[in-house]
Amino acid sequence: ILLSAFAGSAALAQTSPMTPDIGPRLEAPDDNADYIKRVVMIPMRDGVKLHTVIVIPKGALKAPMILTRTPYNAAKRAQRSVSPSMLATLPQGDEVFAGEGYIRVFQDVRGKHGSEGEYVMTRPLRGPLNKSKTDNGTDAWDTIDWLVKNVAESNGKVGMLGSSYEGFTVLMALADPHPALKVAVPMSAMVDGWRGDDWFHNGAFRMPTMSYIASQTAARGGGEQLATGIFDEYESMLRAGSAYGYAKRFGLERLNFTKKLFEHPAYDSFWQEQALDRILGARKLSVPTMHVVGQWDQEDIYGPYATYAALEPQDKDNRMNFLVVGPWRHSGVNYEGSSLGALKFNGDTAYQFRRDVMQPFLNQYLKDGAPAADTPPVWFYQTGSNRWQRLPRWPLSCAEGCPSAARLVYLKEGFKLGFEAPKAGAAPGYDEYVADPAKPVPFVPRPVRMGDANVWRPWLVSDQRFASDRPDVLTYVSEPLKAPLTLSGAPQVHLAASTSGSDADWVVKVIDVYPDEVPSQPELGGYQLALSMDIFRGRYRDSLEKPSAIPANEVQTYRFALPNVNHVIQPGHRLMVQVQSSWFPLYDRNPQSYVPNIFYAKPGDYKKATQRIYHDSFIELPVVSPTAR
Ligand code: PG9
Repeated sequence: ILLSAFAGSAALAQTSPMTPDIGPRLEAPDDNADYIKRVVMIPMRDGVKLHTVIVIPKGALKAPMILTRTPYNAAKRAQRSVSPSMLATLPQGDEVFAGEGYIRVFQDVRGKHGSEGEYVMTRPLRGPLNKSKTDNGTDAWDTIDWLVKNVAESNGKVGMLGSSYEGFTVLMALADPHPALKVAVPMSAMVDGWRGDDWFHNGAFRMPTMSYIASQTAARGGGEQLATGIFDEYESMLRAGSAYGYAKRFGLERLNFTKKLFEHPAYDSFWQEQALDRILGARKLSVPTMHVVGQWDQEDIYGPYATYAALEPQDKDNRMNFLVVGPWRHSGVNYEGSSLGALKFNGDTAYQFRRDVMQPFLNQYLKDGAPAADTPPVWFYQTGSNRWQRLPRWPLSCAEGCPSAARLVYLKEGFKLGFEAPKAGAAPGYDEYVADPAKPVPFVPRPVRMGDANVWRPWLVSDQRFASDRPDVLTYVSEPLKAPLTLSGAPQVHLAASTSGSDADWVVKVIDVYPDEVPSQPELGGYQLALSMDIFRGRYRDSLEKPSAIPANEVQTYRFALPNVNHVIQPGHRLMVQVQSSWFPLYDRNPQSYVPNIFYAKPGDYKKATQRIYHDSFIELPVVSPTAR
């Protein structure tokens, strides 16, 4: 007994103090890591400091830097997993840089996460919309200036890349670029929030914007998820009435950015003056830029093409302005790209791009002594034939000035589609449907879960059969094709339509209908693959800026562009066009009676309307002639 008492007290004498078990922050020894992580606060010209994470491969010397400016938490973006390996630490899309000697930099934008200052959602450039002394252009400039002066391991050359909001910050840096910014790769960039990116499409408001605003602006860090208490968002958004009704239910109408949106339902100077394609198109492009987007980008399908097109006139000899389009969802370029929904592609197309096109392009401008990359002006994955194409330009087919001339396909009697024009002189017939805002057409089958990645990410390629049989959806279809039909460009809608109401939305879808049986992939038998579809708010038919009521029961022409497509419809497949008047709850409902601001529509404003689509309506299809070069 005595002996064991003695042994016990000796053990006690060696024990650490009882408290505290949580001491100073643990800095793990980084001896095993193949990189060094430096976290710095970089001062901007107005004294505000931005939180920046710099990941440097050990032993780096004269290494180029790649910068991403993000509202999505730089610390997290720089840490896919906790690992001593730089490859595992950086995001999946960056794997091609790890082991290639690049220094990778992530920075929180002003006012988010670790950065000081005030946050402004997609802060516009200094000017009428931003009276402060800073914007995302100056912050990028000051950051690059600091990096080249303070990161001793660097060669003084910086590239910027990023997707979506991060793509927007890349474009912002191009407005007045720092001389050390040598190359830019904006991916799925948000460019024009009204015309066709995140907030609206052609004036129809995208309801998921609400939860995005809550998650981004309710707090400096990650905001809250909305607790609706209703599983099906079709139901929760229908019950709330207008977008304002929905915002009010969750207190979102008090958030500053919601107020701005609700004050600017039309394409007024607030939207026009922050549209980055307009801004950059009016400035000199001095940094080689590769615009990247997915053909089925469900968030920013408009901006990347618009910016490429706005800058293209400056790039006659194809040295500065490049376009890459893969068969991807929004930001899909940075993940695995061998399939999207039911579609399967020729290998991991996203990795193929990152390895074979993006990396040599970045190397050329960033690595000392790197060879020139063999970058085509346009690299586009053609779906339907399943292959990458090196193209001299984009688009290949349009109404005028393209290698092929677009062809008009008419919405004909008997729900047929055909290239023959209606007989001249004869009054065109019509088809009609009743659009009831109490029973809007869903954009995916119910229950609708927009926060579910499996629903949201591939929805643009989802089978449209669920909609084609509804009595409030008109479906026109061609005979089975005898020869391949190649579409390479943006279809243009020319809808001759009337409504018994005084406002209306028009949703038009161009669809590839698969044969009844597809032996190699049976679930594609009869599949209605949406190639290109969008919505247009009828009040903007004469002016995007100044809406006007639609005269009841009078035929009006609605002209608008659908998203770009590069696809071969194979023999045996059929071409289909669907027309409907709602796409809920992705887009808010049009009350169908004219009110000054649809955000504030009252329950009594929502009215059924009879819509007529006349048979001289047509789609200008970007058909590539088989003989075109
Ligand atoms: N599409 C998202 C976004 C970009 C810009 C503004 C608002 C949202 C994104 O994925 O970042």
